[in-house]
Amino acid sequence: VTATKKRLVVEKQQLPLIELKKQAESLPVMNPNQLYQRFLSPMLSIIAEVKKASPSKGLIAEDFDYLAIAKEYEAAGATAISVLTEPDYFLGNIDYLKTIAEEVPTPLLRKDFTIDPYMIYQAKVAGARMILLIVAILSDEELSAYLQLAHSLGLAVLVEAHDEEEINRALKVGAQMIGVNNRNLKDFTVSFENSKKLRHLIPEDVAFVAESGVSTVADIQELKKLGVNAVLVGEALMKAPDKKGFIK
Ligand code: IGP
Repeated sequence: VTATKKRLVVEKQQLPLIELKKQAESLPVMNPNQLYQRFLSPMLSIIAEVKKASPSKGLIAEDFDYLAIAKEYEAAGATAISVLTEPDYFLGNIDYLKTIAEEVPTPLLRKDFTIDPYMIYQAKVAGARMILLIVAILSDEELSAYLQLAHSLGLAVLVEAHDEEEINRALKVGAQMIGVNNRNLKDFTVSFENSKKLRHLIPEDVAFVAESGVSTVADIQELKKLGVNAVLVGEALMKAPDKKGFIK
């Protein structure tokens, strides 16, 4: 969050909020409900992630052809594509998202530590259809305001929660899509126990996304059995030679 705050100071100097806002508000607004509904369909959805590196795994992709990877995800039938735009820990870039949006019609999720409205307008201008809000780093007021801002711009929101209390906070502000991270962010261990334990807390009209730690097709089947609506897969898909075999 500290790194993100620093980054924002520079970005706001380069393009002031009023200018960015003007750009964002001149774009057509799509109804985020269509996207939410797609995730609630009986079919398991896959959110495929474009990710160059991570704090837990280091460099994931040596030659990182993000556009080619996004096109493969699209061809393989991903419901959405998550693009890491966080530069300091994940070596991401908002320009990756912009480039992919110009060429790939699949809805894009801007994956970043959203801590300021500026980042939501940026996501919209870059061509994202979804943003991520992480409950653990936001107050109730911020969570609610950012969710509403995203919806007013036609962006859907994936709200990430780690435990029962965070899920309740997400539901209270009106989250329609909640992600539970299978990776413990304190020690990076992976377990589907959290998805299993928390699944029942999410009502039927809210999409449940199991995030992280999927390494095999069998893992996807296991999560499907738990009744999740979607699975968010990064590293394993980045490394899979046969992305179609993984997603279908
Ligand atoms: C993907 P994995 O283990 O499949 O590569 O994980 C995704 O869930 C992970 O990148 C992620 C993430 C986040 C990254 C989940 N929540 C929040 C940055 C910020």
